[in-house]
Amino acid sequence: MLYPVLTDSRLLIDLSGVWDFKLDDNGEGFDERWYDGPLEGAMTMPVPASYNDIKEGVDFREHYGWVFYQTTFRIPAAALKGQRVLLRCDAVTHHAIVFLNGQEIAQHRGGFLPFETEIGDALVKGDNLLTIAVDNRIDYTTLPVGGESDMLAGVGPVSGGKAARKRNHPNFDFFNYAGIIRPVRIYTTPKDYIRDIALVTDIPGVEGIPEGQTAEASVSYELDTVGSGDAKVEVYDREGGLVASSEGTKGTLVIKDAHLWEPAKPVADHAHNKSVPEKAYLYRVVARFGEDVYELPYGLRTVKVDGTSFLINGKPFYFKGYGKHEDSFPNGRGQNLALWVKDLNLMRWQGANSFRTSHYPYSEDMLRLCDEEGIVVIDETPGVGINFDFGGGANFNGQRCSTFDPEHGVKTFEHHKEVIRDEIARDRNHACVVMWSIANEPDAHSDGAYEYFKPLFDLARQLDPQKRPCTMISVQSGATPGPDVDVSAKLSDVICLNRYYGWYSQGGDLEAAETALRAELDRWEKTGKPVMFTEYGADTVMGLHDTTPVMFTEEYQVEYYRMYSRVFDEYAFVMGEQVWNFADFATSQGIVRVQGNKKGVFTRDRRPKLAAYFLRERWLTIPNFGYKR
Ligand code: BDP
Repeated sequence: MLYPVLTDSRLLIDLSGVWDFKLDDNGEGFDERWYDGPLEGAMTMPVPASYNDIKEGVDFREHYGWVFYQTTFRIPAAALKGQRVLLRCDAVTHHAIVFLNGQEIAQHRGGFLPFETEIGDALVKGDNLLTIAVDNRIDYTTLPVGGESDMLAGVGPVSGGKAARKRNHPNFDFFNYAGIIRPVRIYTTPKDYIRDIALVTDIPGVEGIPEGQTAEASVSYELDTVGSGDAKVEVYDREGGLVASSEGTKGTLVIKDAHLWEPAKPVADHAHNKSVPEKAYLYRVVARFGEDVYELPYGLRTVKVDGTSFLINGKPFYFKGYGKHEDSFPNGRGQNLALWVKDLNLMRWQGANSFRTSHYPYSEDMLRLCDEEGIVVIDETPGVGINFDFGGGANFNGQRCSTFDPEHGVKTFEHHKEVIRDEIARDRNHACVVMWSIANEPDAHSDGAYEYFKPLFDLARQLDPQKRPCTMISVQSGATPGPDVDVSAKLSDVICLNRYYGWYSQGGDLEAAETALRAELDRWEKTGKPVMFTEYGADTVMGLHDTTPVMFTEEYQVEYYRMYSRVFDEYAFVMGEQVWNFADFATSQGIVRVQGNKKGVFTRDRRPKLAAYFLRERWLTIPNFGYKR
């Protein structure tokens, strides 16, 4: 699905702003047809944002079920003449039903991917009344997965006694923020239009081209068009010069002396503001079809796994960076451009070059920003919580039950296919996206895991025109986690490990943790696959210090990362480190969460803990390419 842009043929109207809002505590909004007229007793609510932290009190934060958002807009009729008019929601968490002037025009399941619908016929002269009903309930059919009881015992809400209110039971460790979290926009296209574009770059002999040098690149393209018209695709460089063009809906564009898209280089001297970090090189691809024009920024790069190396532009890349969240106060998971630009700057200050969109597809605006900044992204689906073993595994009426049990297990398979399809359709042209993560920490050693995941990997591999590597993020489970029990060994192109030796196991004993970590790496070595760490971390409350590094102090976090770093450096097949987490973030309440998860290297308001400096010192000396050879 194309990101909506303003072009010579397309209008774009952003409906962001302050909308009307009402909680539907008793589930009467639909029976009483709240969408037929102005919401009675409405309050104000910003769009985009999660609603949970905007108003005070538990009714908001812990709301369960439906809420209604409403706004009105007028549209200049002349601008719409002969045009298709679409309403596009970038993300509504988790389920949406959309009404325009009292008429239902769309429904969507899943909180992190866009949907759109034509609205031309439903528009009226004067005020148009737009109502979006939003449901935040999660269960065995949704991604992320919600449980029927406290599946995350000890991490999730405190168990025992009778709950005072109906509530969600996230089977994942981030707050279940909800609402219209990304922009809602109206855009137009001509009647004959470009529905989609797929671009694939090839750079012959790229492995021999040193960083920073130009090369001949070819881009094969395919336009998906509707209606009739002549098709043409052009490529412009940064200065606006035309460097390649081709006619037809399918073809190849050859760019001589092409500038490649390259990961951001560390910026060492911030102190004197000497080096304003340069942007990565992006071309402007302009597609024309009849009267329609669509434009997108596009970076030229290749990606491939070769032996135990992850090659970007033919050279072995070392991932340095983070698992993150879209999480801030008071936006919740809502769009926060200033913070995202800040986050990438903090990463560049530290010499980080990458992150994973843990645990759901991030905003398209973030991916466009990463394209510009040269930050490498592992793009994750919302496939999180597919793991009934969490919290001791008692989740089905207090009984143990296998995650993939046909009767009582998760019912997410079809929806999982849907999110893979939609995410790849949305993100496939981004240079920053170098790998797909099919799921985070699923129960990969359980019966049925291979049967569940094999078709999903096949689907992703088939759908991605750029054939990026695919992975699933492996959870530390059982006494001897490793390739013999974990289906990632068979399915993933890169083994991605989330490991907590020294925290959830061997807590406070980094010596024992190191022994266990090394033992596990020795087991993975025999797979011959590249291995990277996508999570490792220790909760750290800023301001807690001790001369002996004990758990929760800033010193312990530093020693924890020092130990892991030492080990990684000794294993040639470890080709990346993404620590958990970039910043402290909100979670459900529970006895192991101190106003949220404190594994951030930065606090929630982006103040550095000691470990931020430790990692900066380390990462500024690790090059993007060729670290392990
Ligand atoms: C991992 C999860 C992540 C959690 C983290 C933790 O992937 O979402 O936040 O552990 O416990 O299991 O901090």
